[in-house]
Amino acid sequence: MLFDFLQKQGAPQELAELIVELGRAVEEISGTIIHESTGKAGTKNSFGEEQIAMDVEADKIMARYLSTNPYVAAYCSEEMDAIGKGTPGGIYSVFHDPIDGSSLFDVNFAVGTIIGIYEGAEVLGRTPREQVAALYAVYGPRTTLMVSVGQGVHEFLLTAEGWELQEEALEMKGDKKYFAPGNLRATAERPDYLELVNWYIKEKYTLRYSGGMVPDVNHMFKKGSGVFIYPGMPSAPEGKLRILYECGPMAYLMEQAGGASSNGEVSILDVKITGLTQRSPIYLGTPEEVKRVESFLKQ
Ligand code: P6P
Repeated sequence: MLFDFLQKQGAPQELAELIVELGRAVEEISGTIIHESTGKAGTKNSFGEEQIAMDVEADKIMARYLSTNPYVAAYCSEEMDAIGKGTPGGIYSVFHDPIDGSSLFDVNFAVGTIIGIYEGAEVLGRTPREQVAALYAVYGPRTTLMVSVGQGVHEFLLTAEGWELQEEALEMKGDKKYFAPGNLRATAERPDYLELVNWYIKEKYTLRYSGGMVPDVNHMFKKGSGVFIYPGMPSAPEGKLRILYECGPMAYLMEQAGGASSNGEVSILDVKITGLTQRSPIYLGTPEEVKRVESFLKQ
């Protein structure tokens, strides 16, 4: 189902096969999550963030699939210190966050895996607009996959028979008032952000923020409406979320669904990639909602 669908979308055979393999990795992670301990791994990632056992386990699963895939030239994750060598002559580079939201794992909130795919082995100096595909998995009551190969965004459900198409061509065309205000602590340093949050409250917006980017953005795709904000602040001007592993893939999917992305000035897709650990403020949502954030957040 997934392979045939991607081929009908015009994806090259090698890309369709790679995404099917990534679907198998997600399936394995989904099965591991149920039984994996919620304990800490006793290690830190390249961002100095404490890793939980599931971070390390999911990263190992992804590395096992990526390091042996004939189409993968290079790969890297939020948990790795350097780019991993894939297959010489491979076509694609894959960047991923194996478990996004791992700090929510022990409280049994939904978490996810985020993946961005580029052609070529080098990514520095390029932009996330050059991705050829992006996908994320949501590990919630159900495991779902949101995927785009440049022809819109489509949702698959993991069933006993494999990945089944759940919803085709999701679009950010709604006008329901949902907001996901990340990094609320920044309102203490940013009067403009405090003013924006108060505007949402006055306009009776519905709060939908779990602290997990994947379920929070997935909520917007499924409702076709809303806005997700993770701003910077004077003490952390670039915010928290990473260009390669979180912002780039999510912005690609959002814009493929007719939504918008911004770092406060330009589309996330046009931000030049300068490093593996590069972070960015990020606003995602309907074009109207993203424009509103840009108009309020001037700093
Ligand atoms: P905060 C999870 O740790 C994450 O990387 C994203 O999934 C999420 O949007 C953000 O950080 C939450 O950050 O500061 O609210 O804990």
